[in-house]
Amino acid sequence: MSDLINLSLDQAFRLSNDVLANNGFCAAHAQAIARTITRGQADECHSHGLYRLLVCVKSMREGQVDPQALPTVTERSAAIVAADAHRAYSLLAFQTALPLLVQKARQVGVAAMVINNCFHFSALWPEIEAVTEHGLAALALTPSHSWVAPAGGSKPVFGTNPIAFGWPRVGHNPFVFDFATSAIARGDIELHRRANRPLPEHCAVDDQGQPTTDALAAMSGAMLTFGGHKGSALAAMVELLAGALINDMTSMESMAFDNGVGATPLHGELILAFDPQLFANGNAEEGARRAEEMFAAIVDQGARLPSQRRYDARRRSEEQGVFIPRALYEDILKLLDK
Ligand code: NDP
Ligand code: PYC
Repeated sequence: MSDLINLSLDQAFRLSNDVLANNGFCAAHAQAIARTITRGQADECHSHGLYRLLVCVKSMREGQVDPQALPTVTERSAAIVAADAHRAYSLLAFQTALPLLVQKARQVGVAAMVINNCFHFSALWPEIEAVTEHGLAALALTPSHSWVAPAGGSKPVFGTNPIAFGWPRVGHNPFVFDFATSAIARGDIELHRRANRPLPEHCAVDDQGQPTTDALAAMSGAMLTFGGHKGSALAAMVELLAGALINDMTSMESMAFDNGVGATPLHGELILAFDPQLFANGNAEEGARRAEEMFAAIVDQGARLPSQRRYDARRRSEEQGVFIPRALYEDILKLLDK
């Protein structure tokens, strides 16, 4: 018997949607979440694919996440659109506020979407791609739970705090990068624990501050930032811009709110959109040409652009469907029983 289960993208979406609907999520939330989870799996981002159904449902069953609350979108200023998720997951809030973000970026040149009061579990690249589809450049940031120690310390302060950026390209997939500012994402540590695999070196310390490659010891100790003090400063920036600035929780506050439940983090998200035409005074084509020269200088020497692995995986998944561990599939099926 194979240890992997093969699902078409349609089956993966329907499984996700059914699990969420059976657990009380309204149709709008179930579809928004199922779409993003299916996209994560299709792009072989395993830590933010179908595995996330386990965390999504647990967080709802623990009474933390509201599975029905609809977001409220308001225009805060000429350049800021605000979406209050009312303690539901973030994805529907993003989807609802996106048209206004695009409109404002085109009018003002740069616009911000502030999402508040959202439980947040997802990769940021689907949102970045949704903005670049409109010909805009994009930047997104969000905190999480305080699992990560600052450089030079061993006590958690920061979340895994992803930063994602996208640049639209004519005739190509957008240039997108999306990474945690921790050396490894928390979701990846959980997948290492499920597979009983050691972590890479230099990702975490145990609760005595000693280096560890044991996933459980890392989870009760502290994760480390990537790039030492540089990742640490970026993680702090995410706390400030996507926490303090937007009047929402930092990762330490999100962890305190969680109070040991182990649910998805509750906080905010900041998404910025830039209109190349307004920034280049109507000559975005010239900027696009320079960008393409730079991309060519990267790939012409055999290096790859970020997201190339994802785009290749997406093409494969469209043809062959996705493959997930049998144990994960069985755990997901159990979620269909209430
Ligand atoms: P990875 O380290 O897997 O990848 C980081 C980025 O670097 C990707 O854009 C990746 O592209 C690119 N990349 C990797 N290798 C190369 C290479 N050799 N050359 C060029 N580019 C490369 O990401 P993380 O594990 O740090 O994060 C995974 C996901 O977790 C992200 O999507 C993030 O948003 C999500 N996350 C979400 C959190 C939340 O609070 N919501 C918290 C933390 C993480 P490619 O994908 O093509 O390999
Ligand atoms: O993988 O670090 C992570 C993460 C945190 C919240 C959602 N994903």
